[in-house]
This record gives sequence, structure tokens and C-alpha cells, in this order.
Amino acid sequence: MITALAGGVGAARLLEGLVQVVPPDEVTAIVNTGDDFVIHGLYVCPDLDTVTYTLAGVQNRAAGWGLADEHWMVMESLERYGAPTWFRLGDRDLATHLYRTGMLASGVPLSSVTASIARAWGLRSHLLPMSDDAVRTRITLDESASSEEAGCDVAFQDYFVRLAHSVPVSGVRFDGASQATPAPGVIESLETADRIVICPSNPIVSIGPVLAVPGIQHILESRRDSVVAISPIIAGAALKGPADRMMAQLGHEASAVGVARIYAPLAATLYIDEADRDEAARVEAAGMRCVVVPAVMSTPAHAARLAEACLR
Ligand code: FO1
Repeated sequence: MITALAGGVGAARLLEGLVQVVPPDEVTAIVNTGDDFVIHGLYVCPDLDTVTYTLAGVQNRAAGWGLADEHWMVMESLERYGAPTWFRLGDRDLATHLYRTGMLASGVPLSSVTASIARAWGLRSHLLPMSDDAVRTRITLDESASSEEAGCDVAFQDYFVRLAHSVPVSGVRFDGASQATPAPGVIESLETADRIVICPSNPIVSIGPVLAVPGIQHILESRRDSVVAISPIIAGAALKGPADRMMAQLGHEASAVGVARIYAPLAATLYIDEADRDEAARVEAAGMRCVVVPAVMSTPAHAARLAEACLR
């Protein structure tokens, strides 16, 4: 049994690899919900949907998020009203948000809605939100930012999509995390997994919120020998998203070594890409066993090869 801590695109790709090398029903993903937000009255769970669509093989592979063969008529119609359209919701994708919002409004918890969406897409793996409670990632924009919002706190999607993660940040917090409880099944799957995999997701804003839910980090620490992590930073850069810049801006080294320093208390092994072979000794000095692998997942076959290496 494999349990993965997952964020967005990098995690979805690794999970796509994992289900090729172990029976999909033996894989559980505990997914970040700190990015969730409400827009046009709809409750959107970007990371849960990215993982669902990728495992179903229906994702927009070029963008990494959303559905393939999407249409944008609703967005065009919203423009007419001057409604915000910076966060693009495709016509087919909208059905997911409509369904989820309706179910949540009628009192169904997010974990149950997530399971029914996964079932509807034919997934055999188990998808769990980290919590049924609201945890919201908030980003403090640095005072030096050349933006009229410099020094302000914004919601994660405002930073990531509206501001195109181009503004320096000085702080990150996870509102609601300390009062949240892990969703049903989260603790059990971490306690019983043969291996726990921290996916190659942003350690600060994708894995950070999951670890901030009380109880989760403690289990990883107590099961450290069974926990492996994959560096999302390759040759000092993130393949997608702001992880490298964010790490540097928040005082971490933007490298596989910086990732090792974050994960060393809770994971025994770090997988790093061949491009970082020269960093292996410094990763070990940070307290993690280091394994060098081809870690770029350009195709599902590359993802399967990386997943297999992580389970070996
Ligand atoms: N990312 C973007 O960069 N631009 C978008 O317009 C956008 C829309 C969107 C809609 C639904 C969804 O599930 C995800 C979407 N994402 C979009 C991705 C998302 O903002 C980020 O990838 C994650 O929150 C970070 O993991």
C-alpha cells in the first residue's frame, strides 16, 4: 500500500506513474486543499481536480490543469458582464465545480464529494482531501513588490494565477490549519502504508498545508524510515511554478539541498535528478539518504520509471 502526499501538476504526474507500477487500488493520495477557493459562487479544488483528471487520462497535458478538448463559452459570456475571468474555468470543468458546490451546500463533506467525483471518472485509486475543514493558504507579498498590493496578504490563487506568481513574497500561512482535522482515512492510510511518498510538489505551498493539518507531520516523523520524497527542484529550478523563487524569497536554498533541509525531519530518503548528482553529498549532509534518478517526467513512461525507482 502506497500513500502519497500530493499537490498539483508534479504530484499528478508521479501518481500517473505509480498507478502503472502498482495496482491503482493500492494507491492513496492525500491532496492539498490550501489552494481551494470560491469564484462565481463555485467551490474550486484545483489540486484535487488536477490529480483526478490526470489519473483519468483526461487532463489538458500542455497546461497541466483543466480538461483536454475544453470549450470556453461560459468564460466568454462572463466577460460580457465584466465578471472576473483571470481564473479560467472551462465549460466541461465547470460541471465538476457545480456538482461539488451543490453537494457541499447540501451538507456532504468534501471527502465524500471527492470520492464520488473520482468514482465518476473511473479512478480505482483513493483520493482524500487533507481535511474536510477549510484551510486557506495566504501569501504575503513583499514590501518591495512592484505592485500596488505590495505588503498585502492575498489568497493563493490571487498570487499564483492573477499575479502570475511574478511578485516576491515575504510570508506564507495556512489559515484554519491549526483547527482542522485530517479527513476520514488520512491518518489510517499514513499509519498502514508500506511506503509514504512525498510527491515532487512545491514543499512550501503544496506539501506545507498538508503537513500543517494537526497529526500528519507527527506520523511522518514517527514513520520516517518508510517516507521518501522526490525533489521538485532540478538544477536549481522548478520545472513548473514558483517553488524555486519562493524558496529563495523565504530564506531557503533553492536547490535539492534546500528541499532536503525541509524534509529531513520527516523523510529518510530524497530522490534527486541526475542533473544534481554533484549535490548528493550535501543532501546526505542535510540528513537524508540520497538517490540519483532521472526525475523529469516528460511522458507517462518517464513517470512510471521514476515511480518504480521510488518503490525499489
Ligand atoms: N492555473 C492557471 O495558471 N491559470 C488558470 O486560469 C487556472 C485555472 C484553473 C481552473 C481549474 C483548476 O482546477 C485549476 C486551474 N489552474 C489554473 C491551476 C491552479 O491554479 C494551480 O495549478 C494550482 O492551484 C497550483 O497547484
